[in-house]
Amino acid sequence: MSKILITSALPYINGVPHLGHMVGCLLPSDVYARFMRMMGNEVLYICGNDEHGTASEVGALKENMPVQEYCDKYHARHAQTYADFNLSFDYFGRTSSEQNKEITYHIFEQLDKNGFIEERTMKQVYSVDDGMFLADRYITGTCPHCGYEKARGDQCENCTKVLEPTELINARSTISGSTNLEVRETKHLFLNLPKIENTLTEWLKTKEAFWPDVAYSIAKKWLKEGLQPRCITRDLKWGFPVNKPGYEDKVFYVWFDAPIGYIGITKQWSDEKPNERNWKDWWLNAKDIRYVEFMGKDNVPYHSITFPATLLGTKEEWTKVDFLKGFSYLTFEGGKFSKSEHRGVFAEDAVKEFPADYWRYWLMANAPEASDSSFTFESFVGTINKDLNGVLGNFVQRVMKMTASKL
Ligand code: B3M
Ligand code: ZN
Repeated sequence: MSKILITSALPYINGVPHLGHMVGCLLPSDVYARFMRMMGNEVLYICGNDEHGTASEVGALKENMPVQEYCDKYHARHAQTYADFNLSFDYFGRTSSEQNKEITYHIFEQLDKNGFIEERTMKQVYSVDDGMFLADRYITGTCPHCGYEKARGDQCENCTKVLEPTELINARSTISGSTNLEVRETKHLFLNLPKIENTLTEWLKTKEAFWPDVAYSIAKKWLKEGLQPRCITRDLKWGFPVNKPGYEDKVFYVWFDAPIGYIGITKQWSDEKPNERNWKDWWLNAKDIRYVEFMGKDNVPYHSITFPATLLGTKEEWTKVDFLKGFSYLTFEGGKFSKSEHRGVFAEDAVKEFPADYWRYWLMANAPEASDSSFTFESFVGTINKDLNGVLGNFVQRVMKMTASKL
């Protein structure tokens, strides 16, 4: 019997999940967890909501409610949907928990103590009327390339060009609409990835024989291109305030505390029954654990480079991923699923129409492993009628009939 730790990428709290989210990490991790339990292993299967970052602030702003209330509302909706889909998490937690804050602070302090955190001064847009530095996505203006009037500070949705907020024409604050903006200097903290690169490369080499090609080749590509220091702080209100003097008005970047959330959520689970469970048995100096992660392929760089580098930089023995499974994308009737445009089939509606097992079967039978796959209603109806109702239904019916006739 082995001890197997399984995590599914933590879905962003804003909006509700669609079938693409289900197939990209949630459902395959559930199938794997169920199988590993059936084989007699000791499994700990962890997931939860990723609650920090600009997306939550913007979502709350749109619904005109405090961010905390917004997150509480959507956390309950996510949890209900996954329960309806019969996902067998041992715990579904939240990255905003006190436990995650405590571990994030600890990991940051270790990185700082070991010399892997550096200060840099950068230029950023300050909104005088809002009294705050604006994250790129909070700045709207006209795209200098195509003239689209609602381009965001990080990217133009219309022509897809990546932008610097200072390039926007008629830039204004998305929060208040104010054009009273100034470029000011501000200090941020960076994780010095180049300093950890050698240790990371050595660690990654030990995974070559074990990781699927998709994941390993993405990690290798990043290393080949050379690692840059990464900014891990942001000028937002929502998030964990940075625990370093002089940075109290900033918060950690969502991608800093989100993967640490796997550990924080395990501690949430453990704190509920402290005498029976110990999160450290799974995460710290835990030599007997096999750790398997599931995610969409866009998340692979964070899980194969930045998160392992973060853990290695602490110089403590944190459990790191042994097998990293990355999925391609599911398309919807030939186009993209889109949360913001509400295009596609949303998980909470899906289970109202048909039993969860119909969806689970179609999604796993068509999981986008080597390449993208496409959801169409025609394929869904065809597969369910043929495989489940036809082949499986027939098999069960014959067995029952024969058994009854021999009684
Ligand atoms: N929330 C991105 C996503 O849902 C991000 C994953 C975090 S995993 C630690 O695709
Ligand atoms: Zn444009």
